[in-house]
Amino acid sequence: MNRRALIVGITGQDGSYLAELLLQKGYQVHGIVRRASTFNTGRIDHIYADRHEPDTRLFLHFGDLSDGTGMRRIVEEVKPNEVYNLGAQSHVRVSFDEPEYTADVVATGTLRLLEAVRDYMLGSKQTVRFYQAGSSEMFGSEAPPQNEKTPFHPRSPYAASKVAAHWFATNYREAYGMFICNGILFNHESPRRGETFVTRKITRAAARIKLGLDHKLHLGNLDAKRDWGFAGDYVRAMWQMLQADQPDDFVVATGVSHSVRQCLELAFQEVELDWKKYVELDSRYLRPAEVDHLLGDASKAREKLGWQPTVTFPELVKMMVAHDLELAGREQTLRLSGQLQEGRRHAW
Ligand code: NAP
Ligand code: G4F
Repeated sequence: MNRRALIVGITGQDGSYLAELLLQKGYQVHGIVRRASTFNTGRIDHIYADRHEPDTRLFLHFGDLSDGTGMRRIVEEVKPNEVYNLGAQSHVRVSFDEPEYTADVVATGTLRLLEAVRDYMLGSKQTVRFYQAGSSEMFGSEAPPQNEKTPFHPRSPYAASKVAAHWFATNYREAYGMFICNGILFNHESPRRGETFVTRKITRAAARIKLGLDHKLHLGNLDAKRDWGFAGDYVRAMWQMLQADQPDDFVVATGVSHSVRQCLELAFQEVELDWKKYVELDSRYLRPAEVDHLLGDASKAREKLGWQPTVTFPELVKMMVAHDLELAGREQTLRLSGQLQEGRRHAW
């Protein structure tokens, strides 16, 4: 079959699951990695083989959405059949601290990538299918349940930038007839979720407190409600969108929402502790404008793509706590043997 996919954001949570899925399906997978002073490929190390080894189908390229020339060069070199734009400064709270950077990467970065793909298509006469990682944050303060017809009302620089990227993508589909799908994905989590997003922050803290590695968990708004699903299910939806006959936009969600407080209850139940004894409010984690309730209606994805989630929220929390208990256990062993010094990490 010999299909080539380019994943921008391959080192992130979704990028790693998507790369696994596409490799299983026989694709040659190319991923864009940002240059950093430390290793940042931890989520894909298990699937990466040195490019000099025979049968390698995963290739990494240095690039950045803020560098249009570099993106263009990579697209020309890879000659992808499918491009997945998952690259983003994806933290909502941080987007209030770094609004310009967030807009540059999330909004203008998408435009740069679209231009690179458009020019490659013009020059090569090849078709490229493009997935744009949109977000339920774009609905912001609109009342739940939200679906493809719900208007956008973004509440953060991140969300406003995602709305801009959504409309850039839609415009390129309408203006140039490109095969572009906007996925409007509700929150999705996993053991690979970044440690500063609330679910992972909670499951990691529950595990560490249980093993005596931490004593307190500082959080912001416990009343916010999200429709949380499993990332492995959501990358399947991304792929399915690009296999459809026509490009279209899809909401991807479980249709069930829980509050941050309920997440705490489930996670601490797993380790048989009472969360109320450990959780304290820290106003640094409150946002200048909050999104109170996201709850998705994914009927269209179910009907047109045959997509459905396979993991419930309690199952997801259980999976994440089990993973974090294993990590905490390893850290505890290293500390007890004197191979690891006590240190603290700042977590937004
Ligand atoms: P993530 O874990 O934060 O991963 C983001 C990826 O983008 C990482 O590979 C990151 O690289 C890369 N990146 C950051 N800045 C970049 C830049 N300037 N140029 C190129 N790449 C850059 O996010 P995720 O949870 O996997 O989400 C994937 C995408 O879906 C994001 O666009 C996110 O906004 C969107 N989304 C996520 C959710 C969700 O609940 N997870 C829901 C809706 C939409 P480093 O590893 O070097 O940081
Ligand atoms: O886990 P969160 O940071 O996720 P948020 O803001 O919903 O954004 C995530 O999902 C979006 C899809 O809807 C993505 F587009 C985006 O890239 C990202 O993946 O926060 C969830 C809720 C918020 O209401 C927040 O105020 O949890 C609340 N919260 C309470 N205390 C906290 C904390 N969030 C974080 N990160 N840290 C806290 O201490």
